[in-house]
Amino acid sequence: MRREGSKLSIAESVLPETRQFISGNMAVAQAARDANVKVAAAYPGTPSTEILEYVAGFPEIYSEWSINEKVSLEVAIGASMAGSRALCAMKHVGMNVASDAFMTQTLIGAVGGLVIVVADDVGLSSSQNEQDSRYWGRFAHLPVLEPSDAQEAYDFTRAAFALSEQYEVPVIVRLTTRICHVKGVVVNKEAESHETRGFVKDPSRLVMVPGNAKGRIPKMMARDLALKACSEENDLNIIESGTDTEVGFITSGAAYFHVKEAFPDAPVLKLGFSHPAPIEKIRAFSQTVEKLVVIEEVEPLLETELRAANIEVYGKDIVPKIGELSPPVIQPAINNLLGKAGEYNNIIPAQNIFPRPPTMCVACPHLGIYYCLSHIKNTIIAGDIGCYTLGAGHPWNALDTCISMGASLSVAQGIDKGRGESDQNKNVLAVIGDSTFLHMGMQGLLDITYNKGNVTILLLDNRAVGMTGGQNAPSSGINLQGQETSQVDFRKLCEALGVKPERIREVNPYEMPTLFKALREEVKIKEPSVIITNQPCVLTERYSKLPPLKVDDDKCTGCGNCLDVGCPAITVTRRETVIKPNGKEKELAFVQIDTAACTGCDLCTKPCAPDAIIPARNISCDQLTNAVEVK
Ligand SMILES: Cc1ncc(C[n+]2csc(CCOP(=O)(O)OP(=O)(O)O)c2C)c(N)n1
Repeated sequence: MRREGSKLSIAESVLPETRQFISGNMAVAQAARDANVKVAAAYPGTPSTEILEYVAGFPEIYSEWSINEKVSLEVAIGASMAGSRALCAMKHVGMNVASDAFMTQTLIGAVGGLVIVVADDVGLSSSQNEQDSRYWGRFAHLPVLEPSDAQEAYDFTRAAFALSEQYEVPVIVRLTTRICHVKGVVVNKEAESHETRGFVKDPSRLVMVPGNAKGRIPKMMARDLALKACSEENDLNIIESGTDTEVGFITSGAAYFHVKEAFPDAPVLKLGFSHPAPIEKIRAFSQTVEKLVVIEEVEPLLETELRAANIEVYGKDIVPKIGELSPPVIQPAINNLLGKAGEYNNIIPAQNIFPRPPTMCVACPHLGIYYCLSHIKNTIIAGDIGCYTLGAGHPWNALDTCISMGASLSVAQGIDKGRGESDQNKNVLAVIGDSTFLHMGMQGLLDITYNKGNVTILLLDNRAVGMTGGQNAPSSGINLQGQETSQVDFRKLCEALGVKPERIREVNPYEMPTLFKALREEVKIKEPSVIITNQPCVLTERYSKLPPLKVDDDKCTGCGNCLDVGCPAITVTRRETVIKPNGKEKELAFVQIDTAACTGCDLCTKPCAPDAIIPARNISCDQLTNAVEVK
């Protein structure tokens, strides 16, 4: 399946050279090291995950996988209050989770430099929505810096710490997928020293009760004015003159390079310090071009601000609001504006890439679970975010809802309480992964037990954050540095959250009949129940492979039942339509197993009626047990 990210070894992340070919994420990590950051915290999420994985390679920085983004921001805030430099990284939706702390921290500001790196998944390559994190700067009165490549990711992160301390303000560094993952040459600057000032008691600033918070608002307003003046003069906002002034561009982030590629001769005002925007600089720039176009990825933020400042601009009226604004997107739009013909003149012809829809991994323990869920009747299934969201797709089509991390339980509770006549006899089930449960799902379970809900929870504990590349979490009992630490006991946790001990079961998801029976029994019982599945993610060291299987062509009847498991190691070799004795047509699908990919998990043998799936090598049948946890 398509993973949100990848796990990086610590050794891989430490590169001592000062001139390197690295990604934006790695550049941010190195900038944190060179800025003498003391604490870095994050919760994984594409496209920002690798930042902390790289930071973990620098033992001089305390780094942690926090259980969610709010916690990671609060850890960073605490470190800043202690007078140290702190970094917090997250994907765009993480800011929604962190926003409660974030929106008040702006009143406190920063003591030690506090930098929040937010990575927007422009084009939704791996996210539940597309959001523009630049809004948070406007909402919380904070500066936003927007690098355009890996070198700038390094430089701007360094600049962000300086800015943060100069104006005592948390600073947002907004990245996008393209900046995070694309590599470029990065030259490091000399590392700076930073003295931790120590925690200074100052309740009027650090204790945000109404009386104190009111006093901080005028300070924030004064800070706004100072930041605005700083942006007007800042050398992160640069004008690049051009020979063709028919159209000029204001742009930021990855879109800057797209503009340069599509219109190399046009004047460009590149905003690195994009909020507060340097309105007067932009006004002066607008006088130098015939038409002014704002090329900004996702929302028309700057465009709206410029219109309010009475500066005539084009923007989302001519370019799309969704996805990346690449040269093939912007060039025809601008040509159209200028009344010129011409499609995108691409120098490198577009490659036809074979479509690869996301799917679960070979032998993933979720496969058997979804096989069961796709066969369970009369049940509304609230889904959540993780590898198991793929259960919404082919061949399982098992999920009825999916919104945000942790929502499955509370949504299920709402479905239970809000059900109408037609749903009275339906069962309500929530499916959630271990990391997602710890991130934001636990509260939903407490809500269900406290408010006497009738929901069955299927907690898929694979001891890893599978979706983002198999990172550790409190469920793995191993921390970001790879050290052993406390491992959460889900049974005890669910009990503590109010589930009766007899309503908590632990099941091996490779034992499909047992799982199916447990599901059928628990959904019928009219009180909260939890089924915990307990086999590890196949991408982790905990998973042990078994000898592969193959299809015995002489026995395969083409029933296609094995395909319903959804394992990508099974592929159809031939389809045939036959007429059944009752005269109806039946589609047959003859299959093969990719033995190089197969890990012998045995799931596909369960629905195979003719026992046509057999060991690929000459091994005895008792070696064909289920995959087991080795550690
Ligand atoms: C608020 C938010 N933070 C982070 C993510 C990125 N993300 C998607 S699913 C997921 C966790 C998946 O782990 P788990 O629940 O254990 O399920 P698994 O993928 O292992 O099956 C994460 C971190 C996100 N989508 N939303």
